[in-house]
Amino acid sequence: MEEEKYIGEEGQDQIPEERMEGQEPDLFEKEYVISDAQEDEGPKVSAEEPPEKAPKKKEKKEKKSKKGLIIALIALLLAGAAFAGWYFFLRPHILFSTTRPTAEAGEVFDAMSIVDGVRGGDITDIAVSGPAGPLAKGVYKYSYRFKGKSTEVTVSVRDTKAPELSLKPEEERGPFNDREEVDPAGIVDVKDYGKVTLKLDSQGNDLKTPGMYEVIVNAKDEDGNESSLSAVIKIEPYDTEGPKIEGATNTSVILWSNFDLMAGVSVSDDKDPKPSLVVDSNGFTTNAEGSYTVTYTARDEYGNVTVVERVINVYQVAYYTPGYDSNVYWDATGEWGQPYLVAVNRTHNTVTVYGKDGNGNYTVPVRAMACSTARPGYNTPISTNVYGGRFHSAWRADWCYMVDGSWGRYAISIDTSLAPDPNDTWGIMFHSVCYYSQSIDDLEYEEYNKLGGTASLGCIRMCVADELWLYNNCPEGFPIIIYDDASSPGPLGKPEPIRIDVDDPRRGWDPTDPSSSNPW
Ligand SMILES: [Ca+2]
Ligand SMILES: [Ca+2]
Repeated sequence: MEEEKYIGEEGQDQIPEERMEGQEPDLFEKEYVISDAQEDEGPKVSAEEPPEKAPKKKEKKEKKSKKGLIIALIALLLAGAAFAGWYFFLRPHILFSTTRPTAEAGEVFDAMSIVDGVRGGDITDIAVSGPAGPLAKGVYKYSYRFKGKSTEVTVSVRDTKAPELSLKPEEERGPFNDREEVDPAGIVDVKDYGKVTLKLDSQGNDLKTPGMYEVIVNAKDEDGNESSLSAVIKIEPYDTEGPKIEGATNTSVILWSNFDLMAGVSVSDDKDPKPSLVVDSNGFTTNAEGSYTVTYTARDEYGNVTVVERVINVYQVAYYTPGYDSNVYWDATGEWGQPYLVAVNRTHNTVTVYGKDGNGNYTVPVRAMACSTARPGYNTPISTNVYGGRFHSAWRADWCYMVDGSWGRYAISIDTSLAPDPNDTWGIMFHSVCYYSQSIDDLEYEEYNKLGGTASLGCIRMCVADELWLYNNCPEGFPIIIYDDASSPGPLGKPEPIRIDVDDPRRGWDPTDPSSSNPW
């Protein structure tokens, strides 16, 4: 009881606050009070007015308030109707076909499409603001301004359209094979606002067997919109290409030499990482001269076969000895497209050119020339110790700048890359005796007078006429033998080199130079 709070003065009727705050107290409760003192004597009612009189008063009051209420209600209704009339028919406003429009994702929302008309003005008076262009999924607000008042409309943009499927042209479909899963994206082109999942319905076909099959592509977008399209697809064998055999080219092999038919031959395949390769030697042997046809057969795991035939010519080397007492000899076998072999005898500083005999071998000496090979301390590499015993010529130049600052004419480089000593693999050349400058009247005449003896840093020098002969008669790649033979300069001997009188004013000219300006 202590906690219960009362308002009003002491001694007055105290009414609990909660009751005062509540609704009008109940009439009966207010008017009938139960006295504590009379409680013992049993319930006794002390009334100011007779109890039966009270309801009558209440009825009267109720009737009065009901009447007022009805009048107020009618007034309210009339006011409401008037307001509604104004609101709906007289007030300037926009008439929308819907106030909860929706739009398709990825498309442009035409804001005026939901405007049915206007009251109190012209439809062109509406100014709309809101996002333009294709809309992504989501909710967007558009504001319609008309007669100074703005109305906002919320547009819900959703993806409700099923993916649009179109069949790819037949030549662009796939390709599909009997090994790999068929990708439905290779069958149809898809158009949709969002991400589309494609699934292939094989229609019960076994797509692991080559053939033509009718299938169905089912498409579903992220919002569950579905579509499908049937298509005919072609399943091809996974691998139709045979392996590739490389290195099995036609070749010539010297009699009695060792020759491995698989050396340098390789096989590869587009699909099979390990295709097989077998060789049928067809009786090939290096023990007998002749032309052999060897067959290489490669097979991939899908059964594709490639066959390569290789012609191997086993031949007897046409050995050649440059002099009666010579203890050197070389393979004189002719090379295709090369009419001459050029042999350099270092010991005698003599160059001999050989033409071909009736068998096509270089056994016919046609020209001998005096030269200068490397002076002591330098080296002109010999070829007779390299595989095959030959070098070959490479690039050439009318003038070539030398390491010592001089100029050589009609330079023909020699490919010595096969020389066993790495010191011998740098470039040496055939070239003229050098000139002090790039001028044909500026000859190093003292060097010229060394022709027939050693002089160079490794190159092979000759007079201009001889260099020019090589230049004009030996095509690029001509074979070159560099050898030592003290017993003989060569089958044609050694020509006597020309000497220049160092006091002669013409000394700057090579006497063999065919130039019309040559004073010799
Ligand atoms: Ca869609
Ligand atoms: Ca293959």
